[in-house]
Amino acid sequence: MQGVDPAWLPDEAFRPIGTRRTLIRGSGPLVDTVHAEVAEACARFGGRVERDAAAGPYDLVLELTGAESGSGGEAFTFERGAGRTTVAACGGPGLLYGLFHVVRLREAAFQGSYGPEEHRPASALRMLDHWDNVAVHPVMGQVERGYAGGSLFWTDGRARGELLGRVGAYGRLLAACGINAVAVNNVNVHETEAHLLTDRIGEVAAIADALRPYGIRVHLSVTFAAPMVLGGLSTADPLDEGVRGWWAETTSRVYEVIPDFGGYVVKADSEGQPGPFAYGRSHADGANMLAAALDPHGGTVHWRAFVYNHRQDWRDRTTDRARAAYDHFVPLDGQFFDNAVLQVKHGPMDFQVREPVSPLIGAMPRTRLAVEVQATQEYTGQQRHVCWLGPMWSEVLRFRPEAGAAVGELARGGLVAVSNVGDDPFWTGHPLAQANLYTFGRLAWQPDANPYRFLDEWIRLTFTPERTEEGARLEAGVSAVLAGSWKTYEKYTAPLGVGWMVQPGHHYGPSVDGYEYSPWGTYHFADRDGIGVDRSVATGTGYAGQYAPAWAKVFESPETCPDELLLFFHHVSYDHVLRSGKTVIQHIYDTHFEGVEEVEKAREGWASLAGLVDPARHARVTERFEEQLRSAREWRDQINSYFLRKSGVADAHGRRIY
Ligand code: GCV
Repeated sequence: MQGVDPAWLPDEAFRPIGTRRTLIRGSGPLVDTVHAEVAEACARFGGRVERDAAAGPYDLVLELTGAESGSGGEAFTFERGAGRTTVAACGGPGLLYGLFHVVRLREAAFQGSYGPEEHRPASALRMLDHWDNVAVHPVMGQVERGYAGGSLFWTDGRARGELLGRVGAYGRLLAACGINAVAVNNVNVHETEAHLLTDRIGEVAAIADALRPYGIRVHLSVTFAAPMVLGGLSTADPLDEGVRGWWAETTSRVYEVIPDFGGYVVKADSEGQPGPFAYGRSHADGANMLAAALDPHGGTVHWRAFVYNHRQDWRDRTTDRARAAYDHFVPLDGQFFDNAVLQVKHGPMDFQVREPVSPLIGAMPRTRLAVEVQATQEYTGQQRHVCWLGPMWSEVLRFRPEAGAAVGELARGGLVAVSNVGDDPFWTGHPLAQANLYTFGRLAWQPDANPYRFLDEWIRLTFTPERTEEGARLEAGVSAVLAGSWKTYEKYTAPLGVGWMVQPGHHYGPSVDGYEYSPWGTYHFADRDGIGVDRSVATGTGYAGQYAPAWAKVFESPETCPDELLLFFHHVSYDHVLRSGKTVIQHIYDTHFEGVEEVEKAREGWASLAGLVDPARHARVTERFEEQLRSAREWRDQINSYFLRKSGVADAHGRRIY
């Protein structure tokens, strides 16, 4: 698409396929997509593709086989022998994922011998939630927490109409990293957006049409108050027969226009959104009402667990926002219908740069959970800073709440990321933020994989470096900029898991006390002696006790708590000695100086790649690095000065603090 970055699907990535002879066997819409992809590559590079031909020498065979695999047709086998590469799948999606597997392998797909290897996604649902508004919101704009321009789906108060071609291109990118579902509007459902469910469902259907060729199903965020707002009823009580009937009928009409509609996403009783509490009903009552309406059509409700009191009194140290999701939902375990998925943020607070894994995950064995991460960089530099989140997500997904399954396996209801995409020509504002989207998709397919492998894949696909010294320099250079960027960001922002020292509202840039005396439940409690939140059972809020015994024990004591989470779990003095051997205050100073130095180094590294990277992309990242460095220095100076002034403890190395 003209003027739009091809991201991880540049033409060049298809050269190995496009120069060869391919046979495609089978029929169906996604097989047509596979055929179109290969045909286009052949037209460009001179190869040949045939459909359902009997024999002949082929380098690549992509075939639909009859056998059902029980994975929604998404699995495929990959094999190479006797000079031929074969992808076999029992469903169109599997064939498409197999094709993209071949694209990822590049020339290697046609060399040596492989397999047969079985590839199947760990989770059946790999979704992006767009916090997109149809009408520009006076405070949150077109995309809430969006840092990549306007919405891909909505503009001027409507679905994009003829511009939906870009949505098709988006679907293609998503399929190429394994994502199969998209929620098209903000979980904060405002008045205009509420109507997408009823009189404006045609616009959602148009988006679904654009994404369907790539196997992507559409979901819709709905307001719990819809029966009142849209249906004219006097109540939205989930146990009221009239309300239940309204949802059943409305949902049937949705499926008339979108037969493969995925289901609803609901934020209820959270940050001002309506919910079942108003009627004295539980969240299981609310979710199950929608699940019942969706069930006859095979749909699912994703019910968010992000429920907490955002009108807290900061003077009251007994209320702990971190406890909220567990306290609300664990008593409901076993009460949710099978097609009601509880969607849990990966940490107990809200996508900070460092949080422990939510104790809810693992504590509800009789409930299908989906785990939600945030690709949009609300608290991690807003796509002005490089911050590759692969290692953070991987830590979460590999965390074992108890002996047994890891989070990636416990997320039986799927893996979800809040999208970082907009109508920006580079899709994600910061071109390197594409790596987050790509890595999320790949991790959602294989949560126990090494995320650095996906980073390498993304770099090779996106930059298509040649097998030369310069190509190797390009690959290594981009990797050096991204690989450690999350830890760098952590260093110059929030130390030791404390979080929230951001500017209130928009959340960009430092403000140590910005949220300290606010109703949001987001405090660090720094005084002249120490800092941190006591969440121990013995003397604090008891949050540490929400974990299974082994972890509860680790988190309970400052002696055993991992350094990076110390201030999340404990209030300690500035001279408390970390497991690293440093005092807390010296750690704060050191990491903030180091963080800025690492940004300086990354910026230079990027500058040295000029000439190897497409000029427009290079320029955009260069411009972002200027801002990242300015901002990192501001973080360093504000945080260090604040804690020097609070503690009165000098930096052991005598560096400049204000
Ligand atoms: C969509 C945070 C964000 C909100 C967001 C909310 C949520 O509080 O700041 O913008 O609302 O999370 O996940 O619902």
